[in-house]
Amino acid sequence: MRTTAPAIALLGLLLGAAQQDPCHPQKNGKTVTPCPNVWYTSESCPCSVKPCKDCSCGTCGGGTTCCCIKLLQKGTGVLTGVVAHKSAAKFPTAVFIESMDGRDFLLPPWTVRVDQRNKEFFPKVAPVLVGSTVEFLNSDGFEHNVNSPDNEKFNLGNWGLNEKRTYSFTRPGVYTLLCSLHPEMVGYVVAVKTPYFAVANEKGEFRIPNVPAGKWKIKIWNERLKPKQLDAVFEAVVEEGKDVRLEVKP
Ligand SMILES: [Cu+2]
Repeated sequence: MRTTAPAIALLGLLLGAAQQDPCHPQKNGKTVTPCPNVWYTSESCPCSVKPCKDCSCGTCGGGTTCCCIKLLQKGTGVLTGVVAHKSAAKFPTAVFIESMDGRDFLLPPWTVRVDQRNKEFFPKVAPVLVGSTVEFLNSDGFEHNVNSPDNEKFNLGNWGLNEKRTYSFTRPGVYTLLCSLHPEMVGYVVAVKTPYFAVANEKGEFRIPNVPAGKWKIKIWNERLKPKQLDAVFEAVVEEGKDVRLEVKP
């Protein structure tokens, strides 16, 4: 895959700091606490891991994702803000830069995982970079299924406790995740053309670090927003080394 200088720099940082899944570094075969001075974005961190100090990178089901990038890459800034819509309190809202023409991005070096536990998809909303392979894990003591009626549609079949199956999301768009065995289960994968995304917390706050400086178009998605609100585009001007705050009012 072709890539950009910032993406290479980020990969270099990741590889330099930890030659493995950055959220679960290992030493002598044991998982150790990630370096407190280097935080990473990852939607794949388990909710059982406590969030880093100052971390406000999003929610993961009922908990909080454990990591966010603290180190700012050269030529980038931080996009923060709030989704000012009442639906954000109840429905996890994905916030993302829709596209960056002419740029390709490296896939993250960690596994993006969506868990099925207590008959819920976890996280309920999982934004991923287009091309990412998502690992669907079953953490319940009974079978689950994963299928999606959206876009190209897929059905991964049924599987049991601690087993996993994967699916690669090669097109941008929102995929509803369903389980044919438990009609009440619903989750979403939002496949985005850039790696600059977050899931807002219940206050609607989001934080997207290491966004290249520039003028970008932001979109949001949650299951309750209407088509017109989902089509709304919000512009953000990101400056190097700065935090930009955006109020997203769909
Ligand atoms: Cu199920």
